[in-house]
Amino acid sequence: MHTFDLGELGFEPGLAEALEAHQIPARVAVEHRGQYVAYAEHGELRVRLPGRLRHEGADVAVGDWVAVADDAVVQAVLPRRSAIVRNAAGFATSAQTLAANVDVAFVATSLGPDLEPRRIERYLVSIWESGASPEIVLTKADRLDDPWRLVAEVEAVALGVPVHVVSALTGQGCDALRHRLTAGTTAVLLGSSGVGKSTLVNRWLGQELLATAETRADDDEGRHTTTRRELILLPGGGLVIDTPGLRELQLWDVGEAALGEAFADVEELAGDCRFNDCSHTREPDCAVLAALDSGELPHERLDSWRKLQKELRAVALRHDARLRKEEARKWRLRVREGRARARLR
Ligand SMILES: Nc1nc2c(ncn2[C@@H]2O[C@H](COP(=O)(O)OP(=O)(O)OP(=O)(O)O)[C@@H](O)[C@H]2O)c(=O)[nH]1
Ligand SMILES: [Mg+2]
Ligand SMILES: [Zn+2]
Repeated sequence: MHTFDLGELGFEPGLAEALEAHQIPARVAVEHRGQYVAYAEHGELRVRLPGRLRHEGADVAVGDWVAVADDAVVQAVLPRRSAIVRNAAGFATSAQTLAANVDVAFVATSLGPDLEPRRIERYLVSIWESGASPEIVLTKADRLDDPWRLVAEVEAVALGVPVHVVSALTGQGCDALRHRLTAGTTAVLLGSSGVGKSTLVNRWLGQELLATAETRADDDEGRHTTTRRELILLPGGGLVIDTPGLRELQLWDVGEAALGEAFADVEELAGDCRFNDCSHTREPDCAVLAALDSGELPHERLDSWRKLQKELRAVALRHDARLRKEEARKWRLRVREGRARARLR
């Protein structure tokens, strides 16, 4: 059986303190319909999440380090250094962790119809909140004679974030990006279906390990080929998590600070307004309005900032309401148990 080196899997020695005597660490590598495969020093394990942990709401994601006992039962999820979380698609208030313990999050978007600055902003806000560093990967560079106008458009919304231009077909930019991932460093590829995430990983692997499929001819949309998240060890070191294409990335409990990172230009302008609580709508000496007038700040950028800010507040409110409901439920349970005990006495 294939064995693993914990350091190459991204294990940090500090994590060992969270383990009890009979437990070994394993990194969750595949998650598919509630089943997990994890990598441990002595090999691959099919680990089970016991009902107790599920009941406590344990959220295990690919990239997580778990404490496992002899019987391959997960006993605990070890502390995460980062987690990319979204509001689960289709549910109003349920968090879904897309990847855990990630160093670099690559936002993959193809140079073509998929390129949508507003969507990139949304990804960046989530990633700034996650603890991982965002980087942008513009794929399929071979399809355009001159990708640089589009690259500039992306750079304008991804302030201070590295933007890579690659083609998995010609190999352009692929090695340079690969070398970002030194031994023990974990990256995740996030993006819409069909942008070429799995193709890029295959190129790095030098083999067709992951399934890929052509996009639809009429609109370049992908066919949701990848259906599971998977942590892959690259030859020569480094790890990458391939993920299924995302239809939407709804924000989950993002703090104002992450929004501020993603919109540093707007926040900096806002700092120059005469009033601290300026709403940037009609106040005198509003630096934001002045920048709009001069064309320094595009309208769409300000609209996007406002929209995400509103969304964040709405998520926070819904989340609070859910927590209150849960507290109330627990309290009712305790009261009931108390009564039952009193009757027994
Ligand atoms: N021209 C060109 N085509 C590419 C490139 N990279 C990927 N493709 C093609 O784009 C299509 C989709 O690639 P995938 O790797 O399956 O895309 P994905 O992002 O993994 O999609 P999902 O798994 O559905 O999320 C395939 O037909 C690839 O051959 C590239 O650099 N240039
Ligand atoms: Mg794929
Ligand atoms: Zn203002």
